[in-house]
Order: sequence, then structure tokens, then C-alpha cells
Amino acid sequence: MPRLIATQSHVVHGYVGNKAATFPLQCLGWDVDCCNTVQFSNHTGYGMDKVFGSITDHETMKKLLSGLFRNFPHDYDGLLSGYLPNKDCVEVVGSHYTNYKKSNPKSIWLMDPVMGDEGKMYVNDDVIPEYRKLALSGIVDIITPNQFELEILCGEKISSKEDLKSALKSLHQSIPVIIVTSCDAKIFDDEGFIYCVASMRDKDAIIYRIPQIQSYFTGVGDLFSALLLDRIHKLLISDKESDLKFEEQVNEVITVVQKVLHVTRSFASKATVAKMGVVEGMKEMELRIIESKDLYGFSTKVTNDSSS
Ligand code: PXL
Repeated sequence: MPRLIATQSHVVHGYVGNKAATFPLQCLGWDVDCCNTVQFSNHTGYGMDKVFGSITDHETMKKLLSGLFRNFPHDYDGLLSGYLPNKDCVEVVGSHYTNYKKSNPKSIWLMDPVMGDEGKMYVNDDVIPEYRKLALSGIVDIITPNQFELEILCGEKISSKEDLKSALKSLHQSIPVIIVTSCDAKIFDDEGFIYCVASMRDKDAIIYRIPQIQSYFTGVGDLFSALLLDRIHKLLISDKESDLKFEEQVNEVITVVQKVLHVTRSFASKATVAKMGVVEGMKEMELRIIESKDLYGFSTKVTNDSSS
């Protein structure tokens, strides 16, 4: 059984961070060790005045990660890092994952450099140099930034396909796989869709055009990166010709995530529009991670009519 360590948020209620990643990965046969960077009552979309709990202090993070890697120095096939709430946390996770990767070069590190979206930072600006250092270290295997995060990592605004191409090229010097989870539709002259760009070093990038589902969902990126790590791990360990290639694996991940969103939407009342700070609407739009249990594997069969 493959094992991974997932370092990201824990919420008591709902499904973001490790709560969004763990069950799907377990369904796919992974043994998942969760290291929680925060323990919050619920995600922050409910409104900051409705979030209770605490951030794991960096001394505790250090003890957890150094203890785990001392006790289990070769146990992890995958390293997943998601929402890290501050600079100290990025530094601690970055240095421990880096050391682990150096002594276990076959393990795969997927880093989701969670910083913000659409021009707005979710975390303090001082995480930026830490993430840049990690992106340039040559240690991280896969990153899943959105366009805003990609711009931060490269230090360049992206306004055209050419800008995007050159940002990918420069980051590929140190990172083999880059998936830009959402790009500004203006770049592709075709609004009303979400664009995801998957790029492997020395290969042409693949552009996926995804229909938008009108609602506010959270934890989608966390589910995406968990499923992606599983698919890329399978791709790397498999030598069978019949297995799906990179392009198709990413396509499958996008398809599964879309189906989970449809399942989620189908359980909510039709009139519900989730709005920041409104508990009832937010609660209805919590990802239906359990109800989607049959979707995570390869033959993705949808049983709910409205999700087909
Ligand atoms: O990646 C989603 C996420 C993770 N962690 C926390 C969040 C959210 C989204 O709102 O609030 C704490």
C-alpha cells in the first residue's frame, strides 16, 4: 500500500484541506498520514468571525515532522503540501520535505503554493520568498498554482499565451510538472469557461477548457491536488503501455472533480447561492466527498442523474 504525508488544513466541520484529500486518497488505496497546519471549526469562507480554532505553531510543526521522518525515514511515497498559514510554516514544511526527498529521491512532492487568487493574497506576503525558494530548489516534482500564484512565483504578470508559455518555461528549469489550475479566460479569448493548463518539462502544454458551475465551492483545489498526486504516482511507477498517459490522467482528474461538484450541487436546494459569511449557504456547498465515493477510481460511473 503506498503511503503519503499530507500537510495542510484540518477543519472539524466540512471538507477542505486534509478533510477533502484524505477519504478520496484512502478510496484509491493510499495510507494517508495527516499533519494539520491549522485546526479550525470550518473553512474561512464562512466569514473570519465564524472561524474558531488555532494555527499549529511552528515549533509543534517542527516536532511533528522531524519526529515522523526520524521514526519513518523511508515510508512515504508521496509528500503533499497545501495550505500553510504563514512564513514559519512554509519554512518548516519546506525544509523537512526537502530533507526527506534528498534521502528518498523516488518519492513525489506535490506542492500547492496556496497564496491567493485573482489578485488577492490569503496569507501574508512574507511567504512569497519562501515559496520562490522552494520552487527554484529543484526538489519539488509537481506544483499546482492558479494563475495569480504562478505570476507571484515567476515575478511576472501573465496577460497572453506567450507570457504563460515563458512563465512555464522558466519554472520548468526547476520543476518537472506544472498544472495551472485556473487561468484567466481572457488569455484564451473565450470567456465563460475555466482554463486549466498542464505542462510537463520539454513537452507542449495541454489546455483544458472546463465549463463553469455557478456556485461558490471550497476545497476544490485540495481535492484536485490529492487526486493528481495519485495519478502521477501511478504514471511514474507503471511501465505498462496500456496505462493512461499524462494528458489523459489530468483529464480524468478534472473530470472527477467536475463530477464531485455536480454531485455537491445536486444535494443543495436549487435556490442556494453560497455567499461569503452566510453559514447556511456555505454549509450546503460543502463538497460531498463521501457521497462521491464511487467516482475516485478509474472507471468513473456517476449514479446521480443530475451529475451526468
Ligand atoms: O484550500 C481551501 C482552504 C483550506 N484551508 C482553509 C480554508 C480553505 C478555504 O476556504 O479556509 C483553512
